[in-house]
Amino acid sequence: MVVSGNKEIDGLPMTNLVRITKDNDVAVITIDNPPVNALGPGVPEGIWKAIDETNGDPAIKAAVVIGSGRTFVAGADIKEFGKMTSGASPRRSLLPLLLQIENSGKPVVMAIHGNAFGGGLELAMAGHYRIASPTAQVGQPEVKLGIIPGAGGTQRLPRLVGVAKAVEMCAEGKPVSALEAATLGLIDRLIEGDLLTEAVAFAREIADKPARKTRERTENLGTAAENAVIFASARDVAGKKQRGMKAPLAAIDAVEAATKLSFEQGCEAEAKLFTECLFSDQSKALIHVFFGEREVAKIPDVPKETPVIPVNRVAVVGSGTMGGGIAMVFANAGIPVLLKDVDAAALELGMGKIRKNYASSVQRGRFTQEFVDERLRLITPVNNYDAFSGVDMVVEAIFEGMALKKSVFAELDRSCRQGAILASNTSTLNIDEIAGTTSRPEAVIGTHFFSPANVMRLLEIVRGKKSSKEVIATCMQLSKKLGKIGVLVGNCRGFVGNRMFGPYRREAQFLVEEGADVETVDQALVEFGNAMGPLATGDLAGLDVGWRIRKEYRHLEKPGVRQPFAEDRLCELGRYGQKTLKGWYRYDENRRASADPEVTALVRQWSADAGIPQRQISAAEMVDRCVFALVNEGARILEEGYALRAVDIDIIYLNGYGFPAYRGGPMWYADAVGLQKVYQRICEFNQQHGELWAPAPLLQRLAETGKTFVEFDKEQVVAA
Ligand code: 3H9
Repeated sequence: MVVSGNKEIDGLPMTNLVRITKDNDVAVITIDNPPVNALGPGVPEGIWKAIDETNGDPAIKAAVVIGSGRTFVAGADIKEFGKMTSGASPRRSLLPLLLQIENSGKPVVMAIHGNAFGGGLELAMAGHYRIASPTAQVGQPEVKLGIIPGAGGTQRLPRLVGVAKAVEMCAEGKPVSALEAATLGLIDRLIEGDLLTEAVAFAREIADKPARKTRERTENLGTAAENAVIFASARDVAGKKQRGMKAPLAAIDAVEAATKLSFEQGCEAEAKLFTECLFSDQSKALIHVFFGEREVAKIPDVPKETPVIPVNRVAVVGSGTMGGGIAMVFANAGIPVLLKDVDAAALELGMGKIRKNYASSVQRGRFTQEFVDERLRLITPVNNYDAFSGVDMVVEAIFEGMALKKSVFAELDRSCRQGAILASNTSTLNIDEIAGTTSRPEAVIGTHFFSPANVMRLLEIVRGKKSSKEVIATCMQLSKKLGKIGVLVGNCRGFVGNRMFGPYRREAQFLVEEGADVETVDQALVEFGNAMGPLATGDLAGLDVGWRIRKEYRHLEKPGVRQPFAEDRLCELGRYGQKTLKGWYRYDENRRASADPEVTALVRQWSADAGIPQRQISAAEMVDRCVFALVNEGARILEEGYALRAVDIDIIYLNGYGFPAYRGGPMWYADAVGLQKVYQRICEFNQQHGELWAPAPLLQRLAETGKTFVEFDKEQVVAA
């Protein structure tokens, strides 16, 4: 029976987003708003109406609320946030609904499978009981969108799970498993069998018992002294782990209000903080990131229906740092891996590193010993290609040299079955040239993992001229299975991420050559929000890596155009960075960095010899020079078609280069600053520093026509 269809409540059109059916004396209220039952327009109204019906029907004793399809409720509809003006907010429909559920004369049981996230958990907490499938997850992930729970979550959660856990869940945004939620008192019963059948039985069981309203519970709210310690420590953790983000601190304030004020006053405090966060630049940026992470999976000419190649067994060639890390990525996803290297000694070294990595994960509590033992069993070291005929995909991760790569791919062509994917982890070399050494260039693709491969989320998938759609679709899908975010990029030097990183780090060097201190440049970018400064990043990666590449490509540099020299000279002195305990910084045996006056003196001398005037440089200029260098190169890449959309570049930078998520990525940041301003600044740099700063034509066009990168992306979608 559908009783809440196609009517209007308070002028809002209703659809069949919520159904109510009866199982004898229990009402079953089913939310059916695919794909994730978000609480978009019509859903709260539908639930309201169904609860009303339940209370008005004397034959009904209790109600069950359940989600249709793959999940309970994934929260408020995030798409709606962008459309809001300061007056409107989803709170207006949600808060009264939650009170109505809590005040229901008949107990309401929330039956959770999949996820109860954000507004979904807030809805669940307004019920009198919560039961869940063991695989369900619950959480308040709003901070990841730059907001806080806004429908009483910060007030009801501490009443159920206690203050410490509520602060952690609201400020960090990490979900908890149903199992943990049950031990916390957030879930009343775990259901192994059919959720709906069991929920109806449970509803019958509790129908005549007195039901408690969550908002009236105070026993878990702690004492002022206990809470003071919890909040101080939470603020400290947020300041370190979520540096620069406003929402975590607002979430802590809101939970603190729950411990100090009545429920109603606490909700008012939450509302104020929620609204401040919702209309902040950080929230806009983080919502862009949320949709961007999903957008990058969409490739205009590789439709969703494209067949994919099952990847059940893989091989990795090269057991060095990258190869070993990549083998771990596959093993962690439960995929058996052959790890190939030249001889037993190299393999033992590689496997030793893998074992050490896993041991430290066990030590840090990330994995159990049992999990690690299982993963290690999935990695088989081999010193020849004999078993390669049985794998579905190979990832080559050997030393970065074209001749060597070509010989490996020729061998792979001989050893692997037709249909297997042949991928290269190259970060700089031409995929088409590599593919050309095989008889099947359609099977060849780049899979550029970032170091450490088992940690970093980004996977640049490099499309060769002949890479087939099946191979592309498989790699995109596989990235998700591997816990990575795959972004498709074109085959140009450095692909997208490293191509942009070049000008970014070039500017950091120029700044030092013009008189800035190494640590001041890094500090400016860290204050901007980057995980690390550009010079410290160089030391971590090894300065010699870029030096070797620059030497190889020196013949391509235009004579008379200024090039940075300091890093190359440091390398000539054997200062390769952390690995030699000397680079831009000096390092102690625990690799703790300190400023090195020797470097300052050397660079000052080299700059004087080169006649580079020395000056005071502001932190703002340091940020503009480095970040706008990213933007300018990003605009070129976009126009040349090596990135599909500006948002793809943003996602690459957030997941591979430590760019702060709350700034949305370099291209979003440029939009936020205003492309006209960015363009003007780049023109100034062009005048001051010459041709390396020639503005990208696309940036100029967008600035002159008053457009943004977001609008550029929308036009691309329409054109496709
Ligand atoms: C909130 O609740 C605030 C409250 O305090 C109330 C305040 C008053 N809205 O991720 P997937 C779309 S804030 C709209 O690929 P999965 C998503 O864009 C919210 N759309 O699937 C995608 O669309 P498309 C707090 C949403 O299985 C499709 O659904 N909640 C929403 O890998 C499939 O998504 C959250 O932050 C939404 N809430 O993962 C949870 N959620 O196919 C956000 C998803 O067109 N969601 N979509 O690209 C998630 O974490 C994941 O989507 C989830 C499923 C784990 C649920």
